Amino acid sequence: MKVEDYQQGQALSLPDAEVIWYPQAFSLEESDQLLAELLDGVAWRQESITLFKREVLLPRLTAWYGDRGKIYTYSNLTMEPELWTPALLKIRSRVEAIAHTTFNSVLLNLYRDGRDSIAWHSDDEPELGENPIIGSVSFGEARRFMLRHRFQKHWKGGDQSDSR
Ligand SMILES: O=C(O)CCC(=O)C(=O)O
Repeated sequence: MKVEDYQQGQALSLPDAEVIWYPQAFSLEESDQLLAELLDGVAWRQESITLFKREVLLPRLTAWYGDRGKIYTYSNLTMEPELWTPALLKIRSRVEAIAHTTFNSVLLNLYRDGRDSIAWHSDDEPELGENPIIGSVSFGEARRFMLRHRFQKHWKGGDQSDSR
């Protein structure tokens, strides 16, 4: 794949945010290959949280990979990183080339079907730092990826339906 192709980004018009969508970041062949490697090779976990004294399974599988010692805590779950796999290193280097920055860890989320999801959240955990740059990559079925302003709650947007 040529650099000019995967670096074609579209800035989304969102107040107080800088979001750039790269629909060609990975070719279809690369996406299919990487998805197969991730489905097979990632140590997927079924996490649960306690809500009103009841244990509730999160409606997705997750995994945390990264540099040694890069612990991540969200929803009272503390995750020790697994070390980078070849597939994840390939994804990371593509995203770093596009974003002109470096990444030290990744949260992997497996939405098994249309019933799996994640609730509105802010990705504002302290270990991510102030105004973190987040590279978000999707493989597999097309899906909705929705963004909304934290304080102007009536405002929603950034709904993209391309899976790559
Ligand atoms: O599923 C996604 O792509 C985003 C999930 C997310 O932001 C998170 O788990 O913190």
